[in-house]
Amino acid sequence: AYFFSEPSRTFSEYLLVPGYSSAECIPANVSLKTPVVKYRRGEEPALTMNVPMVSAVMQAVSGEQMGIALAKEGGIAFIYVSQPIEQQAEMVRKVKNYKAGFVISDSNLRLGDTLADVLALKERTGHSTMAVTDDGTGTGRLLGLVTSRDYRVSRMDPSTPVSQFMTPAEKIVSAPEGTSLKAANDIIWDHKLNALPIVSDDGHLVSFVFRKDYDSHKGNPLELLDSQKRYVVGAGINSRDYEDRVPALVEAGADVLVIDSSEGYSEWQKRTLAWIRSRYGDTVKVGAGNVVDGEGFRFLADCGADFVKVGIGGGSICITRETKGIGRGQATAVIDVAAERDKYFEETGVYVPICADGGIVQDYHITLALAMGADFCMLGRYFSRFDESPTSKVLIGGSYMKEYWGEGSARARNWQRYDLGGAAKLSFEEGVDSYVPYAGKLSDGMATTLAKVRSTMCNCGALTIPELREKAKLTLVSSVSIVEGGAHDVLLKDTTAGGNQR
Ligand code: MZP
Repeated sequence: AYFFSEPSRTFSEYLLVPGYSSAECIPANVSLKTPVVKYRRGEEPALTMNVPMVSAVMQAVSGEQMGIALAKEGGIAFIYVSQPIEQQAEMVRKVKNYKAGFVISDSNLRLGDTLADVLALKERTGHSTMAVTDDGTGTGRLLGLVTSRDYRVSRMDPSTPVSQFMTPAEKIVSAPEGTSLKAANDIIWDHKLNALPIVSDDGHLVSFVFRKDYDSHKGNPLELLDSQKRYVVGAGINSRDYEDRVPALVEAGADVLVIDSSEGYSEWQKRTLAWIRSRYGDTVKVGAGNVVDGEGFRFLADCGADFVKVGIGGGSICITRETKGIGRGQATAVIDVAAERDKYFEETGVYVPICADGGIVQDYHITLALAMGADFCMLGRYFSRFDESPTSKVLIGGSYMKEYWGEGSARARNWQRYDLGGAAKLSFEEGVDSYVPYAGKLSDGMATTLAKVRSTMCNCGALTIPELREKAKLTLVSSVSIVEGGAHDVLLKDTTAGGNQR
């Protein structure tokens, strides 16, 4: 047997030691842009993300709502594979057909609606400007706009009809389909608008451009509005039914696939990747995994994986280490695989991104994973807590919880994930069924998480992920200093303040 000389460690055993922060090193200047798929030295990757976070290929995490919500934030959801092919393809289609950044059909008001409806819609969508169309859908004729300036919440009866305070359509500044983002921006600023309606030739409301959409594009004037921006979405596949599943997902518009498996250093993944390459060449992007050492990485990179997922047994719902005794501390796995990824790049000129999958418990674990060499992180528990995960919100002991279960649990029965070529069944459980504390809207949660990541990067003097990797100084911490890191030797007034709020 081979014995690794060092114990394998996990994220909580490490901390970052700050480096010099210059005056430019402010969170607003941090770019979290990261490659998703492999590229050759000197070339640009075919797919990048603006934030280094993807959602797990899990029933309890990644459905179409997660796909839309996470893409809006600049990440990618991987729609779960443990469902019938057509159902999964339909979820992909729904994300691809969603009108990015725009008011969609169920986000409009009808003339008969009341102030109470306006407030409910505002609460649901977060929009301060809402359309009133003749049929209440995005394709209906635009009759007017309701902006938060139009009504005085405190002085109005909630049953007031919207017609009493909306701005009629003829007074609304709008732009035709095909308007460039640059032109839209000029109109928005000239007229001091928060939202610019885009109207088709026959007078139908097509979409909105919000000032914040424009801001988030950082003024790229080339982005066009009718070539409607489509969200990026991923989807899981397995090494059993790929000959049927891959074509369906590609046809549905999936931008990137990943082989969903608890253990990826196998002939099954080699065969799956070979089939995809023989049928599609490099046009279909597909990640593989999971592995926990350099050897596994190199195998999958040589087999043609576009990215490699790292992590066995570290997932919050995972009992693989207990049931089978396989796995490796997630920090050590990431460090080892990242070193091999860099070596592979030196040797071949091909950079194969790696994804740290599972075991992210604290927000700072993301920053640690990036500092250790991960290009992005896959999270299950984290995303399952938000409104946009497909699971039920339940009240337990006075607190709201969301359900979260593993793909290897008796509930999901995703036997293909654990398949070693035997019978088509889950022989024993490798995951649990659980609750996680409900955490509200994904966009709010991610804003906080990413603010922390950016802030830590500034403390390390880094404005980009590669710079963080280069400059990061990591230290192991003793079990005693871990205790020192939390609130200690004080009596907390509010017990929730020091608790696990993630
Ligand atoms: P976490 O973010 O909840 O800690 O971990 C999510 C990851 O756990 C998933 O991306 C997947 O790799 C892994 N997973 C999913 N189901 C199981 C299981 O049932 C599992 N054992 O380990």
